[in-house]
Amino acid sequence: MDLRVRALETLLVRKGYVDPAAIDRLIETYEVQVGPHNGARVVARAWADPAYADWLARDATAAIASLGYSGRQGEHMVAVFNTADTHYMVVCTLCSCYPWPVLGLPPVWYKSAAYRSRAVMAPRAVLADFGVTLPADIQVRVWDSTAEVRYLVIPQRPGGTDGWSEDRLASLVTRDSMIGTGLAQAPAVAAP
Ligand SMILES: [Co+2]
Repeated sequence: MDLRVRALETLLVRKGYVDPAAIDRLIETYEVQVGPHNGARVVARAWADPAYADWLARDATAAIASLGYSGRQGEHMVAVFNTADTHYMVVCTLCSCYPWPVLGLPPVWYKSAAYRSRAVMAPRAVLADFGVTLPADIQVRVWDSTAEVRYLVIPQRPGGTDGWSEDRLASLVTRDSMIGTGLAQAPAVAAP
C-alpha cells in the first residue's frame, strides 16, 4: 500500500495535478488544528450552558460555527443528545462520512466494512467491543449519515463535575464518546 501511494503521488506531482506543499498544509491542518478537541469544546459548552445546548439542539450548524468550527463535511450538522433513556451511535453505512470540523479525520475502524454493517445490525455488540455495556433498558439508536448530514453525539455529562470550567469538562470528552462508541470519562479516570 505504501509503495502504491508513493507511486501515485509521484505521478500526480510529476504531471502537475497536485502541489506537494498544498497537500502538506492539508495534512497539517487535520493533524494539528482540526480534531476531536474541537468537538470536545462544543460538548463542554453544551454541558455548561443550557442556552447553548438548546441552540445546538435546534441549529447545530450555527451553534458549532459560533465556536469557529465550520467548513467541509460540517455544512449540515445535527447534534444528538444522549439521555438516561437513549444512547446514540453514528455510522456511515455507505462509506465514511464524518464531521471533519469537530472530529477531524475518521479513525480507520469507522471506515471498516465490519463497523459499517455491525453498527446497524448489532449495535450493542459493537459497543461491547469498545468496552461499553449499557443497561438493557437504555435504548440504542443508530444514526446513518446521509450525503449531507453529519451527526455529533453529545454524551451525557459525568457526575461529580458540578462547577467545573469548560476546559476541565472538555478534558472528559473523548472522540469515541462523540461518535457514540464510548462514554465521556468519569472525573476519577481523567484526573492526573
Ligand atoms: Co459516507
